[in-house]
Amino acid sequence: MPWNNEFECMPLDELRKFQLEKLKETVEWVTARVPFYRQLFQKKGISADDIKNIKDIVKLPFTVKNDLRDNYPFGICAVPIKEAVRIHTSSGTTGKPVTALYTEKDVNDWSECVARCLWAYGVREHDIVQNAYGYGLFTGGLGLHQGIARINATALPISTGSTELQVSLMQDFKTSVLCSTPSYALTIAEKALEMGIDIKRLPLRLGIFGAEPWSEKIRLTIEERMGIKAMDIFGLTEMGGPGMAYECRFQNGSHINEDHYLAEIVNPATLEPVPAGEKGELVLTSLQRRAMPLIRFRTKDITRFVEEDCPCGRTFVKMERISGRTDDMLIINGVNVFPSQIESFLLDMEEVAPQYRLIVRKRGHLDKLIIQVEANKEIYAHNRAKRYETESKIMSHIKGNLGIRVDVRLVEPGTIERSTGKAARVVDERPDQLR
Ligand code: DLL
Repeated sequence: MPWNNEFECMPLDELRKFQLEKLKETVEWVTARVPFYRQLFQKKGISADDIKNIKDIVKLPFTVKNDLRDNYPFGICAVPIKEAVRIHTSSGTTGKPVTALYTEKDVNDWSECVARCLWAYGVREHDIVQNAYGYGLFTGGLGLHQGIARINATALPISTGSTELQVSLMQDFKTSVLCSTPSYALTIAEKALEMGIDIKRLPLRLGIFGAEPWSEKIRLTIEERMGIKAMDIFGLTEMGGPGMAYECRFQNGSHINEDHYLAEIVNPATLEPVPAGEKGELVLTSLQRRAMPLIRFRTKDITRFVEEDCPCGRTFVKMERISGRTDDMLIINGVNVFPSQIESFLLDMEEVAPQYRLIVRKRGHLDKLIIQVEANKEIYAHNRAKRYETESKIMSHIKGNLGIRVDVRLVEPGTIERSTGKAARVVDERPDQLR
């Protein structure tokens, strides 16, 4: 049974009616309170009265990250600051951070959304949940924390870092659920091994991972190394934080909390909706947020809707796991390359560990992609010839499949910097790419 049967299993016609009502309310709310949207709607000659059907959302303008930056810090805010009870920001890897504001109701709704996720993963009152997402401005720590409190489980608010302590508390407190980025979960698993502790023998049974792209192969690696079930959680600061979408036990995509978020998938080039079931950019409209509602926010995340009913009974649409971002794509001498394509090959190879870094440099007029990847212990202990053979294997596979020539450097196990939050696997050193 879902956490909130009424909404999570709402008949579709009722759900669409509910969304329509909330969409109109949101458009009215921002028209009255946010000059940025008022002007945008005026320019398009559109108002809440033009929204007669949920599909009319396409008449509304998009919001992009730069709109938030241009209006930094509170320009898109729809309530006086005194009505806001919380401010979070995104990590701001490019320029100014993005601000997210919340009224008390917003925080409450957010906790409800996270509670639905945790419940769907099977977290219950008796669980001890070690929350290794960063607490603070990042939405992960407090976001998950509120959900844990909402379902009355026991929170261990350790935040990120102190990896040795993560392992010892996991052992001492008999943690049953771990929340972290998938890359940090791998770091924790590795540290446990170093400390001579076998996580598989601990009571840990479930991991709640998100905040960065992770492939099915990473999921299997984590599950295997920790002896747990790994579940996906999705969200973004602009929409409040984690808890926008969650897997159920069927793990065939993530249900979107559709009473709170209206999701579309558009072709990022034409901005037209993609045909049913096709991949494109996820666009989100918040339906109930008060402090900072956003209309048709372009997430840059690439996914597709799963076009089938879910046996779990939830009627919320599912999206496939995020396969990358439109701004992830590297252009190497004119060839488009997604880091996930390289990752997927590396993870298939027994000779290397799932720790790698992609470095892009300019050599003369040409781009050069260097793949640094950790050898596994046996390969590294071998003679140079064996390492060379592995490097050549990676090079020729990538040449054959992606059509680009790369440098591959097998490095010593343990030498690539470990992540405690979102992994930074791409270092683009080309002068026009430096951030
Ligand atoms: O990462 C919120 C979050 C915290 C999500 C904890 C899940 C768990 P931002 O820092 O604003 O917010 O980053 C949002 O991270 O647009 C995606 O590109 C990526 N992302 C988040 N969750 C997933 C996921 C938080 N499950 C950006 N799979 C998003 C793939 C994800 N990518």
